[in-house]
Amino acid sequence: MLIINLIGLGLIVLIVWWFWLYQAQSTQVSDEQDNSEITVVVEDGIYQPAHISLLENKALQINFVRKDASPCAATVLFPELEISADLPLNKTFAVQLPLLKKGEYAFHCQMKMYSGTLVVK
Ligand SMILES: [Cu+2]
Repeated sequence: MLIINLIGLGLIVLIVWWFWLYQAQSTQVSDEQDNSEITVVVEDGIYQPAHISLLENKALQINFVRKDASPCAATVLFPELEISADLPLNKTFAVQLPLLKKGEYAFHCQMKMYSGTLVVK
């Protein structure tokens, strides 16, 4: 009985830990001010990193690597930029962003399960 309780407790700790990790990943920020390209992995329901900051009027290429086979992950949209891309599975797909003005620009999959933000400073 004690052992079962301990296993239960262990599972609870694992679940809490997993969610905490998951949250930490979903808010991961990439500061790409000095680079002209960045890799974003599409896996487990999140873009990694999901938040990308860059400087105004600086060209940035985002290399999407989609590891999630579900159709949900297949399309990435940048609505304000009128960019829509179909991501091949387990391959790198480059999306070249136009020069951007200061502000925040969302990017997400068609149903917004995957979502991220570009922050232009
Ligand atoms: Cu989706």
